[in-house]
Amino acid sequence: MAPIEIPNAVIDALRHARHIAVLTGAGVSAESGVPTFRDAQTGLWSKFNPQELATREAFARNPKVVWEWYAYRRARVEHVAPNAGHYALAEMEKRVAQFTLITQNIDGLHERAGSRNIIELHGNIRRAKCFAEDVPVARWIDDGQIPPRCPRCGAYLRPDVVWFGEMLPPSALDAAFRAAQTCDVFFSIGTSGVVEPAASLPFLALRNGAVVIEVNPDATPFSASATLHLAAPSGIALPRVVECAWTADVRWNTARESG
Ligand code: BV8
Repeated sequence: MAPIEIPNAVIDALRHARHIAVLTGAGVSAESGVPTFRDAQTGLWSKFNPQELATREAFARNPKVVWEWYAYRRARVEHVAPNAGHYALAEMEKRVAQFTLITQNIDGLHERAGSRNIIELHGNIRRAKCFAEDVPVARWIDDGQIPPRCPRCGAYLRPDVVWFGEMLPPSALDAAFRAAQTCDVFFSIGTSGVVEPAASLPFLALRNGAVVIEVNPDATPFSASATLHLAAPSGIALPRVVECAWTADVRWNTARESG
């Protein structure tokens, strides 16, 4: 792949930015080996449509299947590592006064790469909560019951993620909208821009006058509006952006795992 060219105006905007906000989707984890949300599901899950499984109705109808789908995805995520794109975002956070990382992903890879100011719009697959009380549980006992039961009330546990048709955590959504409305530069990385309300954030940033950079090998409904569309994988594009804007002399150590 030819070296990615970043226009000087964009490099200047990055270097002078007080606040950089970033929205990531499943594409940022693709190079870690985590299939994107709309990639064809593999194996026994290939017959299921993720959009139908990731709903309260599906869980109520078949809690065991939905719990096992998340258990399969959770196990897969435990065995992957952040990629150079995750690490580049953690590096970018050190280079600017204010940095907000808004993620639709539930895999926890940004935190493992060292990012700090993270807004998890859609929850986290590594946490569970009570299906009846809607209250998170710190841990659960794998006593063979699938799904496991809430230690407080005995109802089913469910993944602590936001399903289709469910409201996003209000504080997370407010913080994400505030960041899009006040940042100087906004990145939209590895998202197909289909799922609302996250898909509105890049447009909000544009309306606020921010420079908006999209990183996605494919075009999306936002691409034509972006200030700059880097048609490349985030694991290649993001280190290049950080290198051009801040660290021409740094060598990337992707083996670094924080925490
Ligand atoms: C809500 C957690 C109020 C679970 C997820 C109109 C009609 C009907 C419904 C709606 C509507 N408008 C809004 C809605 C409701 C719905 C929605 O948006 N539906 C869509 C499908 C139309 N939204 C909701 O229900 C939200 N709640 O709005 O509440 C409400 C309630 C009811 C009715 C109206 C309003 C809740 C949404 C949250 C759903 N939960 N995840 C789980 O994961 O199991 S969303 C799920 O999709 C994942 O979080 C995923 O991140 C997210 C978005 O997908 P992407 O991240 O973009 O992933 P995708 O695979 O699509 O794309 C990957 C991209 O990466 C591609 O473009 C690819 O080219 C690119 N890529 C690939 N490799 C790379 C790469 N990019 C860079 N580098 C690479 N190497």
